[in-house]
Amino acid sequence: MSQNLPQRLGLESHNSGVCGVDWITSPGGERVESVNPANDTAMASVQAGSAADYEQVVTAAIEKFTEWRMRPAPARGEVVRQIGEALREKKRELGMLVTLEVGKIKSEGEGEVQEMIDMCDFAVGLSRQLYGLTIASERPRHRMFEQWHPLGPVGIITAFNFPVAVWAWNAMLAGVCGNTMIWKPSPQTPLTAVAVQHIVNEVADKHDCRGVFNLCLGDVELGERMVNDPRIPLISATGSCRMGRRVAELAGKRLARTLLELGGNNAMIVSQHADQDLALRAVLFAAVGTAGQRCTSLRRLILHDSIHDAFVDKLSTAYESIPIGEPWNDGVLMGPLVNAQAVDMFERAIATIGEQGGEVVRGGKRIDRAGNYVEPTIVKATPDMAIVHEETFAPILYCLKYSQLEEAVAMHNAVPQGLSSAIFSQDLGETERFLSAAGSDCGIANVNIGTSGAEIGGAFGGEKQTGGGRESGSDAWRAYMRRQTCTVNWGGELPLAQGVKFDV
Ligand code: UN1
Repeated sequence: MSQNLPQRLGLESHNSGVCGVDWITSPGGERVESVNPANDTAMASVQAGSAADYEQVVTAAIEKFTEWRMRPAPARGEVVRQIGEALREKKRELGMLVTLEVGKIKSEGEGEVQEMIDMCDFAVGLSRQLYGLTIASERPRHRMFEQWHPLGPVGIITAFNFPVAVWAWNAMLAGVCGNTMIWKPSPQTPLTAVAVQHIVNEVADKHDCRGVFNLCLGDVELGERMVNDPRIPLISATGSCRMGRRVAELAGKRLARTLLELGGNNAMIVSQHADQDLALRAVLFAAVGTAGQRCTSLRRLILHDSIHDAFVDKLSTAYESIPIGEPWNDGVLMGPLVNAQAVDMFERAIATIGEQGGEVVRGGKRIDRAGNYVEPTIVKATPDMAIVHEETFAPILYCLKYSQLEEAVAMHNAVPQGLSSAIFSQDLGETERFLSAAGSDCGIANVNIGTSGAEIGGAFGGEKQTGGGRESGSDAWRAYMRRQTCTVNWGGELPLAQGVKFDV
């Protein structure tokens, strides 16, 4: 790390990873090393929380909730606005920290901080727009309406690949909605979480809102403790389907709410009517960007058989010219995978592809250099291969062939996940077919745009095993509030609904 980066972000060589009203100076959990995946060097360490530390943080969140929920929502929005300002000031440094801890290229690291800032701006506006409906009552001199109230302390579990943006999706909405929260970041990215907490604390100090945004780094056991905790009405979790299933199971046992954003196995259909140059560029960003480690990354490319071979050839040539290297260097477009296990997973997937009859057209190997680098990989596959139906969090792209659009859509939808999807075509009939009820079954469906890189203004999330949750834009805020239907009788009679008579 450059010399003034840790200082600008309030980081030490060893940090606490637990903060309620104050930082807990020596938390009792494990010491977690933050390792740069581009060269496997340890940058700093962060101490995780124990059960007792978690208890302190939850207590802070519960106590603060009673005050925070009664602050006018626009006043809560003002706090979020200032968090956005503070993030603007530290955008470069925090972006660089994301690059150093996750291995994203510089532009994507900064893009992630921009996503946080956008989310702050959105939430500020929302803080004056938490609208309820007015409903026509069937009874005379009655008024019926809906209002939305804060829920309580929200548990936020985030993944390594968007270590700060996904926190902001949740935290900014939860905050303006009047909730306090406890963030359990990925143990893979503890340092970015600590840096964000410092930024938030500075703003919190000016507005008497310590205890609203809390942090508790911890292991799986600590995560389960939070999911099982009856004092936490909502658990928002981002990660693998496996993790989500566990969260849903535990939270379901206590009938708590969950907001799940899980795996994706995203596909793009490129028809014979597509602008192929545009499609090619979109494939490159969606499949190779972030080294294939977005939940929106492109994993399946469904090509019309008349263009299949030529398109795969062009793609293969383009893959060869992708600058791979240290993600902080200008011009680099692909950095490392996040750690050695991710490289193992990649290699295991390549072996399975071979066993199942897939043909690696390009890539397929780990790169022989320090750090966790692999080659971006193109595979000629068939839809019956089991591995094509799984999400491998690595830059592996399966190319599949179709002849009729119906067949392409069926192939597209034939996976358990349902996050993001895309079609490239200039034919209106085709694109509308893809967007119709009989088209893509995903939460996100794009036309002439790749599968990744969604704006925050839309609701983000997916169907089927992706978990059904929606985060960030549109009306995703409703997940963080409880709805109350209110009926007020302002007359002197007591008429009953449905015409029921009950005269004593
Ligand atoms: C994720 O990978 O978990 O749409 C989130 C995108 C980003 C968010 C990805 N805005 O690719």
